Amino acid sequence: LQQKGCVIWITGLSGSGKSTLACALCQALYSRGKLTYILDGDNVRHGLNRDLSFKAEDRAENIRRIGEVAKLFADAGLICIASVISPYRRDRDACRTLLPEGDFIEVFMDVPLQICESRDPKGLYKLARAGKIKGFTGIDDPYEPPLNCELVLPQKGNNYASPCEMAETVISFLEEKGFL
Ligand code: GGZ
Repeated sequence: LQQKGCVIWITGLSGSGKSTLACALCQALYSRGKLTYILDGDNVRHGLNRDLSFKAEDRAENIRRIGEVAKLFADAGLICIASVISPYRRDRDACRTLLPEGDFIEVFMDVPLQICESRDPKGLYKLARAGKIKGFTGIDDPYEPPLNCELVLPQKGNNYASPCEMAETVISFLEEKGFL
């Protein structure tokens, strides 16, 4: 096996396209013969992290565990893709410090709340606005955008980049850094 592992950490609001990008990226890497694994917040919260709520200290623990597991996958030589809101800068930075310099690639899904809310794929924003979900990120809970991340997506032209185009942007970055 000739593969150097790394962690691609996708952060952003609910509905910003994190899981969609993770999926497109996984497919693009698969077609290049690369082993990947996706740790998606929503999925991991049904298993490993089912004991955790959405209050700040539980979000921190959610991110800590996902960071540690991602590190294990990267150690094993996989490209591990974590797609989690991870709203707090300090929690993301703590995950970064688990890995060797350069092996943690933070990707910010820079999509305005208004657009995420208009997508509302699971109707969660509607419930949050109605007060039926308390502490929803972007509505009545904070999101701290990265100050110094490796990539900001979707790059805005007249239109948002498609998931495939965004995946190719990440792939180019990985090539540039010698992971592919
Ligand atoms: C944010 C919530 C909440 C609250 C449920 N705040 O878009 P989704 O629906 O499918 O994915 C979101 C998921 C967030 O889990 P994460 O593990 O990524 O969050 S964090 O990193 O902040 O720990 C969302 C759903 O769970 N969801 N309640 N209150 N998102």
